[in-house]
Amino acid sequence: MTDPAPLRAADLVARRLYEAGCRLAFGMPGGEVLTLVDALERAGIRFVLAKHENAAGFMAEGAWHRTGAPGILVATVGPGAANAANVVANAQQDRVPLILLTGCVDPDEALTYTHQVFDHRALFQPIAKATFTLTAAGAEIVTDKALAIATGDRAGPVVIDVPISVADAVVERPLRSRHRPASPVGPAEGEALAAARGWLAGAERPVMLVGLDALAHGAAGTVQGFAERFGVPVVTTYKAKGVLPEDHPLALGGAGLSPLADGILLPLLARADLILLVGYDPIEMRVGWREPWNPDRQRVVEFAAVANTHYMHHATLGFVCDVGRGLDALGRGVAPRPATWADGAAAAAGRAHRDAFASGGRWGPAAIVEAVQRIFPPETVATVDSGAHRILLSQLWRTHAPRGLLQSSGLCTMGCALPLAIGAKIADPGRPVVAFTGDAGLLMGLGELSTLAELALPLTIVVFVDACLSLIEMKQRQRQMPAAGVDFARHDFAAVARAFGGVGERVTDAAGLAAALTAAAGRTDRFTLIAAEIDRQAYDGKI
Ligand SMILES: Cc1ncc(C[n+]2csc(CCOP(=O)(O)OP(=O)(O)O)c2C)c(N)n1
Repeated sequence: MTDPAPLRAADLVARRLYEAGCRLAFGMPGGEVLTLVDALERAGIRFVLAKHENAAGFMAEGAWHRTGAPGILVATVGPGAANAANVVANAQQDRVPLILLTGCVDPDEALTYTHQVFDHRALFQPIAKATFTLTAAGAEIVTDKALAIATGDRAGPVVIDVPISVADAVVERPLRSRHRPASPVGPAEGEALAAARGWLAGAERPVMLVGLDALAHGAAGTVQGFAERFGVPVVTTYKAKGVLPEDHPLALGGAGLSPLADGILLPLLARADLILLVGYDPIEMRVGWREPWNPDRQRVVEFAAVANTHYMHHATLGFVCDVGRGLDALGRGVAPRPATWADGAAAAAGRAHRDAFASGGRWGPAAIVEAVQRIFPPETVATVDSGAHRILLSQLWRTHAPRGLLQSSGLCTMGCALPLAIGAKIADPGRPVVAFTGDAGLLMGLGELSTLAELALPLTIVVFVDACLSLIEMKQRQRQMPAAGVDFARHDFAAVARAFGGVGERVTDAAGLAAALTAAAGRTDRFTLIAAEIDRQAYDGKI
């Protein structure tokens, strides 16, 4: 019998990631991460080649949403690490547990060698939850700590910089470690909770505002049960859409970036006599959501994963706890009260919100979103890029389950929809996936069409083609500025898709779109890109 291969520090990293549930890593290799890539593959973690580190990071996020295992991004020294900066910032703002493994030159080498060398940890320090430099003996502990930090509240990115010689170092006696997550914590019994229960018992116009922490704490079922028991209508942030299925009578829709939606939902919140903030993280919200209620005059009870240091809003009573347990504790001993809002204002707001974004049968971005929703099944995972189309879609798209709509809503970065969709589809191949993107957003990461083709992933991309940075063009016009730097060419994206080996369709009306979508939904061997032509300024008055 031959001796087993000696264990390298990189193997310990990879094994620990495997034990944490990771089966996929995404990235672009360079000479400095070859041992890491080898170790990942040997450990049973498939390395998927993307065409840009930013996209690879979003693929890792897409996979995390479907599997629950932290995302892994691999980037090589220098340019590889620098290319990852945007998706690391996104992981921090969007609360994504992302482990970035970067290769680096050994410290002694870097004393006299400068090519591609800069301080990776200094680059990532302000945008990551933590940064480490791997050591050989501490490989397991560093990886374990990175996992614990990345997945702990609120989740975020952790960088492990791996010197080349450390990755290869043979490890004789690893320092063993095992992170075991602590049990979720509920709010303590006491005066504050008793007061909150009294407020709930007497509330006639309650509203729940549900956000990212509810998603992170898996509180969807609790939210629905609580809402039904106490008749509490639910507004969610964009990322929390689907925590309550959006065809539920108590679902008032999503809020975040749309002035049109704010005009309907903020007045309702102003009239509420009890506002329950359930894992509401205002990192997703626009300025209109700064101090949107008055905790001196309104009763506001907050359950959040971490203490409020953002000061975007304040609550009358705040509990730092597992948000599902918080809601459970609040309802304990309080008599059910399913009928609230006697004047019907909450239901009316829900209807107004629904009608405000509907297409009315006219061709344009709303009609396109409605057609996809009609033709694709409810279990479809949708992803959406940044821009005017996203604001419209996030209001209009009915999300039936948590993580049914993926996007960048903290950082709001362009170029995320396609790679998020790729990651989700690789991790959950049986599920239909549709990526919605603006034309500029697609151009930012066009190279990933090649990744899609290479992986033969049958997902559908819907591109809103208007040859314009519509969201920015609107803002420019609102400030009475002439158009500058917002227009570009109307490209033939269907032809581009075909060049990459996918099916490309250009559509200009509802019938053409329906036919293209129906064919796309049944396709199993390759991707479909539908270039939906819309007018410039098609979003005016619609978001
Ligand atoms: C990486 C990045 N750069 C710039 C922006 C600013 N930005 C937000 S939306 C937008 C326009 C996007 O255009 P497009 O993809 O065509 O979508 P549309 O607004 O037309 O729906 C820009 C430039 C951003 N959010 N992210």
